[in-house]
Amino acid sequence: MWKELLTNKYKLIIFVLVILVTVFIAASSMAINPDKHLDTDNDGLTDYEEKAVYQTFWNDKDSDDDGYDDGLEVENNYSPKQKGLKMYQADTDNDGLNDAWEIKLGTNLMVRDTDEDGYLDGTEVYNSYSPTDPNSKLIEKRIEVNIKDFTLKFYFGEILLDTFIVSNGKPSTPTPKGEFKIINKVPSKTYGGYGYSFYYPNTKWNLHFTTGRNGLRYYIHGAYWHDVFGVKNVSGGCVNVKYEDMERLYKFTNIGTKVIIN
Ligand SMILES: [Ca+2]
Ligand SMILES: [Ca+2]
Ligand SMILES: [Ca+2]
Ligand SMILES: [Ca+2]
Repeated sequence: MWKELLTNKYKLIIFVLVILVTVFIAASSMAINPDKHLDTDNDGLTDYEEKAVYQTFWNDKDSDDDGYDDGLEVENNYSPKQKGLKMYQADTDNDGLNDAWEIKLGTNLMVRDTDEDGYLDGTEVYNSYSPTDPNSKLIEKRIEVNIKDFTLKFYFGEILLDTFIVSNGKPSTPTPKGEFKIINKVPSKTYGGYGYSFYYPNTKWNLHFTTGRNGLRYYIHGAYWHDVFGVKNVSGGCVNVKYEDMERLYKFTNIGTKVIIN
């Protein structure tokens, strides 16, 4: 009888252990591989996207309490984590790299040094190193301007970080086509003035990419005096970019960054 009780006791212990281990394995596999299609709070982002990409609450549809659901914010390029900020304006972990680009690059927008190599994500991208690979070689940055489409694309290796609408040289003063390299970064500059029919002082964020035979310098720069980006070419040959876009393009472009204009 004692023997039987003892055997039953062991059976019970083994049974409980098996249950515990099963529950543990199931729970941890759910944590590692949450259902990619499950959207518990029904806000348009899956639980996986909320936990692994946007770092929002998977059980609260409005993570930043601004009245807009997480999914709606992401759809419209607003940060679901930071009230009133667009994705590219938010730098949740304050590592110098905006949330929009963190997602494009596959870094964690809550972790300042994603690949744990001692350098912040933003510092690595500025210096042309991969923020996700501690042993990476230099990565080529590239600015591509398509005059016909009025677009400027900014690449980090093969990753397209941003597409901006621009305005280029008008027909009488076209933007030079070809392959160039950034020669100089000029934080502030005056265009026009004495002898010109226009005067645009304190123009921010100027990237000098070539000099014409007449000595004229051509820049990619912010423009605050018009709003015809994407629809009309009005410049004297420079590539005009919206102020809200030019700031981050300027910040992450280096002397030597390749420029292709076609
Ligand atoms: Ca959700
Ligand atoms: Ca919200
Ligand atoms: Ca960041
Ligand atoms: Ca790093």
